[in-house]
Amino acid sequence: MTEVTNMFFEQDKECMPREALEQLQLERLQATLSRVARSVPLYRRRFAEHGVDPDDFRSLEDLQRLPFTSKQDIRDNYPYGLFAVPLRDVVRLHSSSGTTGKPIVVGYTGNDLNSWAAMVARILVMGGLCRDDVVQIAFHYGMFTGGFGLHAGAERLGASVIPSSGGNARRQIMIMQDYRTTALCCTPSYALHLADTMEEMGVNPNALHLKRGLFGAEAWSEAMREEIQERLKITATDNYGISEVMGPGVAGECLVRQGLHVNEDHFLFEIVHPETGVPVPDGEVGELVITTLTKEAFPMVRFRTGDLTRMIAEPCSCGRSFRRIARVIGRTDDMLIIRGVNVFPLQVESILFGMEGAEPHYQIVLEREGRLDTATVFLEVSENLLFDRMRVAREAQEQIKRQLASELGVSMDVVFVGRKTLERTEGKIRRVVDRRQL
Ligand code: DLL
Repeated sequence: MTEVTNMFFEQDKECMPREALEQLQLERLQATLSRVARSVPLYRRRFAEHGVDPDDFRSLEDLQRLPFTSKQDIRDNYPYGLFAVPLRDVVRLHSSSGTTGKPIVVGYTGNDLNSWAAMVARILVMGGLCRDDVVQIAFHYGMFTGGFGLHAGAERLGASVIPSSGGNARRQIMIMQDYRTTALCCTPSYALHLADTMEEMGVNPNALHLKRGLFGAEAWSEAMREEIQERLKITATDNYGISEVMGPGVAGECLVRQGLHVNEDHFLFEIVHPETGVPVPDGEVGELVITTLTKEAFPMVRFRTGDLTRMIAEPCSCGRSFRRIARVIGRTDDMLIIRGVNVFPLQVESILFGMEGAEPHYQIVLEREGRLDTATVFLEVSENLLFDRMRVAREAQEQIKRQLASELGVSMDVVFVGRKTLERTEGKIRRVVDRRQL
């Protein structure tokens, strides 16, 4: 068993010199490519069409010669067409939480589950957890990878794991109090819902044992992090994952909290221009493309995640050599085009949460009036602000509208609503309601 220190789960790997790491990546890439060419018809066909010989891979740059794999490719091969091992070697199946079309089925061998747990354990340690922690997993257990993924990682770490799963906020808080939970894993929006429920129940977060929170599975802003930290009295870190390449455990923040370290011994990350597919320079925002290096059951070559982020090339002061990505700002399909201006909900969120009296709950509703798109932001605000309709509230609304126009170039209506008016979810939050198609 790896010795667990305060800072690293697998220091020998996480701090590998870059050269050795890149050599390892190349070897693993070569092995992955020959395996998929042998066992997955789609890859065999695509490689032949592109004149790619997997045995002739000399450098990581050669990756760019390979075709991309899309969500549609996975759907077209539903359910098992992209598996690289026979079903009898698959010991677990999950499904992605896709919102449109057929769900996506992903599979894991025993080795896949083993490395998944180790990768999640690393990310928990990066976020400051250790084996003494009592970890409450308030992600859903089920077809979603969040619950089982974090659970296995926390167990691998040797922490005491509470599989509370999603939902029933009051029960979650009772568990937190009675079991002396020290670390919470869930979506950031659910963390805030728990904070609201605590308030309702008259539970003082200072009286709990909670110290850390690892949040992910949806986009969240720095302003939201501050809100969560302040209300739950914890240190919050971000972690990123996606079912198609594994689930949680793909990348996570260390306590420096300036980007998420990628588990680079298991994944190759590229950032490409969302339209041209050409790699963009480090530091530039583009679409994240992931190639798995060790997955046995469901390997992915150049999978287009649809997520937008940028690569941070500078080394991190924590000592890890794994490179970092910046917080994921959203998916290419989350981008709103309002009267010709492109904007992400997260950019709107950063402005809203900066206002005094704003509650951290909002929803953007898109409608069509004639040929014109309109966007309205519904923002929950404190009772004081809500009932001060006459002057302060109107001024605050105007102020936000001005900021949205000057900082993002969008024109949106702003409507204040009372606390707990907007929908709450146990899993991923829905920030945008698009009524234009109806
Ligand atoms: O959400 C896996 C996960 C579970 C990650 C628990 C972290 C914690 P999917 O359901 O396949 O898997 O959804 C993947 O969620 O493409 C992103 O758009 C979004 N996402 C995941 N983590 C983050 C994050 C899991 N930290 C999709 N920040 C991805 C922003 C995130 N977006």
